[in-house]
Amino acid sequence: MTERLWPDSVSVAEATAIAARLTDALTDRLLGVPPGLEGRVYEAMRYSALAPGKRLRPLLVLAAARLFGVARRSALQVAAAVEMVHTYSLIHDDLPAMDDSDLRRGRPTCHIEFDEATAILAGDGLLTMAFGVLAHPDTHGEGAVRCELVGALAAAAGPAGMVGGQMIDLIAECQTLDIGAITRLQRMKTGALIAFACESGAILAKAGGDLRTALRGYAHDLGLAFQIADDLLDVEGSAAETGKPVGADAAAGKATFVSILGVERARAQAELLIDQAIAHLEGFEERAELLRQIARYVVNRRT
Ligand code: GRG
Repeated sequence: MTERLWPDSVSVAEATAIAARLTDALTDRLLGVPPGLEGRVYEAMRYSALAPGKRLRPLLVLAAARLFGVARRSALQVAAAVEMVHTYSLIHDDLPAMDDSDLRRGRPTCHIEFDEATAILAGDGLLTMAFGVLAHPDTHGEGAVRCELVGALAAAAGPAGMVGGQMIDLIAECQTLDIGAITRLQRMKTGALIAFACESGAILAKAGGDLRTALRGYAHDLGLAFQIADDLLDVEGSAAETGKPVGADAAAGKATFVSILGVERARAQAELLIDQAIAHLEGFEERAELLRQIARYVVNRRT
């Protein structure tokens, strides 16, 4: 990376704080509120995008980009874009037509703080703006690279990825899925965007071959482990820790990894996936130490 974001010995907590500060500063700049009446939708976008989340996806973008020596400005543009898409998904997921949730990131959800129509528009605004950020020359000097990023994010966020996973999730409220179907649903709903965050560093660096495949393998296992950890927090965590209501899956009668496997086997499965994720990183040697630590953090987190 041209300018180093953190020292090699950085901890996950320190790297997360740096990733959050830098991504939020860029997001703050990108979401400047214009003087017209449309300013309200920018206020709603800012309210959700700058609320205190974990910023896991920006952290993954920056950590993976660092492996390939990608310029800091490029990586930050992608980090901000991914977090915008993630935030849009949370705003829409919380709407009355979906999860009907009133607490997110420790605050009233967007539609409670503003109103339902504004929350829909705020999500739409963040989703579309994310692609504008990727298409901007600040993201990469080469149009072909920007185009690849746009295509990869569209695939991860669209009907073959997150949107499709969310569709299956809604159907799962009235239809019982088996473990294979739940795995597929979660890989689409949560895993695809996490995988894009990891792979974007390789796209920015125009890296192919074994290292890119290895990063994809890491992301694949990490995304599923993240979701199992989320299911565990839904039964074992508290709203004070997670900043969102807990117990929602059980209340909705939804089958999850935890409801099918039980707490102990689900935890063992998450740990196995993390071991596998870490094994994929062997070829990066010490350079991938932060990604290894992130993987361990993902299954042990309480938020
Ligand atoms: C509405 C198209 C559409 C998609 C929604 C991702 C998603 C799909 C909904 C979120 C619902 C949910 C709780 C999923 C479980 C995993 C997950 C993505 C949790 C939230 O991500 P975190 O924990 O959140 O990284 P923060 O707030 O820390 O960024």
